[in-house]
Amino acid sequence: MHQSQIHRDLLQPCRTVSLVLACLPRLQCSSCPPVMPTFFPGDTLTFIVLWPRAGPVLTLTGELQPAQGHSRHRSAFEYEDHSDPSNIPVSPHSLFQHYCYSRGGMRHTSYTCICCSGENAAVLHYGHAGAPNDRTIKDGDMCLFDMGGEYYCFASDITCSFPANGKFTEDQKAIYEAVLKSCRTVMSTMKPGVWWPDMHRLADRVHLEELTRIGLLRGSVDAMLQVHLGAVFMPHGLGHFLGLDVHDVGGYPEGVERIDEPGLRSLRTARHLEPGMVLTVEPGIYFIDHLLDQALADPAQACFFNHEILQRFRNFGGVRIEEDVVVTNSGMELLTCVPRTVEEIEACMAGCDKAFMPSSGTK
Ligand SMILES: [Mn+2]
Repeated sequence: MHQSQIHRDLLQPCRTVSLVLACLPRLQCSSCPPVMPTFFPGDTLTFIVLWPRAGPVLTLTGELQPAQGHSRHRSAFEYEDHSDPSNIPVSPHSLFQHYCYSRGGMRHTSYTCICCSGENAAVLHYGHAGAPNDRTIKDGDMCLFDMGGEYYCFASDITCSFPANGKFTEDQKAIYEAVLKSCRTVMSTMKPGVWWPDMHRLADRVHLEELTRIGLLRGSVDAMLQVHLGAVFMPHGLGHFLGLDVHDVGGYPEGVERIDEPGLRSLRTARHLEPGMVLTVEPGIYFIDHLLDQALADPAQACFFNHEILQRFRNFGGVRIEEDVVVTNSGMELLTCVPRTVEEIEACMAGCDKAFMPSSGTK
């Protein structure tokens, strides 16, 4: 049997959920290996599912380039109008995997894709077999996609948070910009000699300051830090080593102790930064019901909350921004290149191909 016939037969069952041909030009570019035309001519392309759902369709694109021994990830969001409002819960996970392989030559992702939307964004490792990224994305949801391709055995680990419909609400923007601020504050403070737990505390401080500015918290941020309020909103560690494994080894060599405090105990390293270390910087603010309930039941923490405003955020989910960086002699270099500001994300999702400038991040 001819190879293309085999593919046609294999793909036949998928055709009912696919409406992809319109996006074919976008999947082809000068850096695209000549695999697709060979294996998926014409009508058999229909299995590249374009994630039909209510409202416009979001597609992910990206490109990996080797740079200085590290994997440098370039990616962008593209936005496609889709007139069919059918709610078929097809996972963007599959689209990303296809993209990594066809455009980046990567057979594998570094870990199971985490594709959260709505309240699921508060589930830190959503996407496992028991929750296989199959929630239908709704208009008005925030999405949190934590996905990374593996290139020549090196892992990447990148999280983008964005509104499903392409436009941030005021509340979504406020939380997103709080996380972006902590991410950028940490990156601009990183340099050799800096103690990683101090960066975690710095991110906590920025989050609490911003949540106070929003009105969700009130009182002294120093007092909030004393009772570990930061860990209610960011219960995971700020970031981890990245290399051959996505959570690379060497975080706690002999003589480096884990800090037994909320949030900090989840750090995968408590080392001082050194040139050449590759880490993720991945602050997040999440509204996790059981952590909020626990905080409200503890008078030492409950006193800081504005209950009325907190109620507004109860089903918000969460926002995480995850960058990959390498520590240099004087600071750090940013390896990720994705739209990050509210303006960049909204412009990208409105179809502007070059809506953001890669930030060198070099110091
Ligand atoms: Mn990570």
